[in-house]
Amino acid sequence: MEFITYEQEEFVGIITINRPKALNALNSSVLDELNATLDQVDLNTTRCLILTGAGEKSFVAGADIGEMSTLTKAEGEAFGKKGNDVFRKLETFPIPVIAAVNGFALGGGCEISLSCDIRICSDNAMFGQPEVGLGITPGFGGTQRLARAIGVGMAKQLIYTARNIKADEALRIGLVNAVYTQEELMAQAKKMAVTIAKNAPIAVRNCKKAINDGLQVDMDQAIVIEEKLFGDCFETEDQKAGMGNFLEKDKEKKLKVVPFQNK
Ligand code: DAK
Repeated sequence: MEFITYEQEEFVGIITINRPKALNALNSSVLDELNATLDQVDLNTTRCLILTGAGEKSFVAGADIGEMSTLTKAEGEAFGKKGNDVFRKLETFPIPVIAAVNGFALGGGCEISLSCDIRICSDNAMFGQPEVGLGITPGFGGTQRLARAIGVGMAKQLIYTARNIKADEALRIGLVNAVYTQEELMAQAKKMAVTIAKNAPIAVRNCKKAINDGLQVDMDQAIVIEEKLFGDCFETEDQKAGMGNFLEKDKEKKLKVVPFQNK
């Protein structure tokens, strides 16, 4: 891989987009490598992912403007599909993904963070959807996911004005859950990932699926989705051990590593 690095620290996988010369902008190769990296994550041994950018200045400064500048309509559509497929793979990935946003998250950079389950950022982070200033619309899901994340009015304001916002404003409008110093960011991301990884993996995956799938349908159907995923946790080793530990008053007992079970 030229533009993506992957490290595994116990149950946590760390994906770093590594193209610092272009502030980690997403070209076709980055998207292909990210896709391949996700395909290679071992779901038997990985319980949470962290996505970040290389260097101290940028998470992802957007889709690659140089590559996009000469695209035909058909090529533009194909590029959009390539990005959307990877972003959707991240969004629906069976385990949680934390975006550790360490600088610019503009255009496709903001959009890729929106495909993650949780966003935290460093105090030098900057978010925005500058596309209308470039003569295009957000093309990697920004018009859809930003409105779902921060509400329609605020999303429309950010997208129509193409205004970039700093970390403190991103926190205020709920785009990120927390802001840390640059030095602290990765340690805090790992701490959160380890906390998630200590919980029952099938239950965590089912929570992600219940929240994601439930948000696409009305409440009556959403509750049915939750019921099925709740029922699915029973008879698993973690459910037996988790409840057994409580009843035996043994809080020190760890949940077992349960391999990914295809449903
Ligand atoms: N693409 C390509 N290269 C980029 C880049 C980008 N998005 N952002 C930065 N770079 C490159 C710069 O060209 C420069 O390269 P060299 O000149 O050194 O070779 C290098 O990174 C360092 O950048 P700067 O010299 O500009 O650094 P500064 O600190 O002065 O400024 C900046 C940092 C982030 C404010 C500035 O670089 C900037 O404004 N970058 C562009 C940010 C942006 O507009 N991002 C949104 C891109 S549009 C779609 C699919 C996808 C999309 C839309 C439609 N479909 C197909 C439907 C998504 C669109 C976008 O993401």
